Amino acid sequence: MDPDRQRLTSEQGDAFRRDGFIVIRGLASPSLCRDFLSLVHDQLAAPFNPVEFEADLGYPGAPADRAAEGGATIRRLRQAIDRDSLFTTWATDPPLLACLGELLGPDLVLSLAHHNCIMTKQPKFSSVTGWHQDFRYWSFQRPELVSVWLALGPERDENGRLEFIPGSHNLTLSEDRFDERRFFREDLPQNQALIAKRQSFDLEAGDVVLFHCLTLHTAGANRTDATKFSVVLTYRPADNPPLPGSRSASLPELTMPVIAGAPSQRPTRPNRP
Ligand SMILES: O=C(O)CCC(=O)C(=O)O
Repeated sequence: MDPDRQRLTSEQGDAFRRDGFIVIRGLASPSLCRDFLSLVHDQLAAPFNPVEFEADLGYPGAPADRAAEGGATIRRLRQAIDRDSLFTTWATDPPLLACLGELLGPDLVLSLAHHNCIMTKQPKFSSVTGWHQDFRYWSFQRPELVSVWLALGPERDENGRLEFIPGSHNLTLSEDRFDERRFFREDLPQNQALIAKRQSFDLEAGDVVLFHCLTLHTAGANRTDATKFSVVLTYRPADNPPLPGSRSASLPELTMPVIAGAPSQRPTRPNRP
């Protein structure tokens, strides 16, 4: 990031358009991350709804059901924006919005129906999330949304960090390359060739990953004895509304302040067939 302009450099913008993700180091301050961690620890110790349990998803490594050992392991504290004003402080952080404005234009809307959560990876009972595109269950006019993944602590291979397939957001991938839950099939040689291009990187508290809603990504289980916490939000340009009646339209959204200086013209990607 350019510290004087508080927005992405042109190289970072190009990298995002080419790869479908970028890492911005230290975008969130250490004090914000500390405040988040203290809040999240409190809320995990006395959780209130809505939450999502590992057992609900049945991903590899998850407890079989909520009655099984580890069945009460929480995966996501949902509706983060309603949990504390700290989340709105982060969601409207001017440097963050300036970065997003470079990718999505000056008029941004925060979806409250997708992500909007604290993602936890807890020891022993956390699961593997297979390769997928977030857009698989989302319904908007166009696949043009960007998610913001804020690490609140170290994210490593051993505690289930993210991995991405660069350029996958620009590919047209036929339905038969996905399974019935719309995970990218790892048994197909043509998919394996793509998966071989996987990229991952360690994150530290305050680092942010911006990724496109079509970028294939995965994350492993947490094999350490410390919980990993991340805050995840998703933004869209104002002219890409959710489809009426869909789950994406099921909750109100938050309109962000207009971002001065953000490009109003941005490269478009053809809609998927
Ligand atoms: O931390 C993980 O398991 C990955 C989560 C993820 O990719 C998602 O929820 O879309």
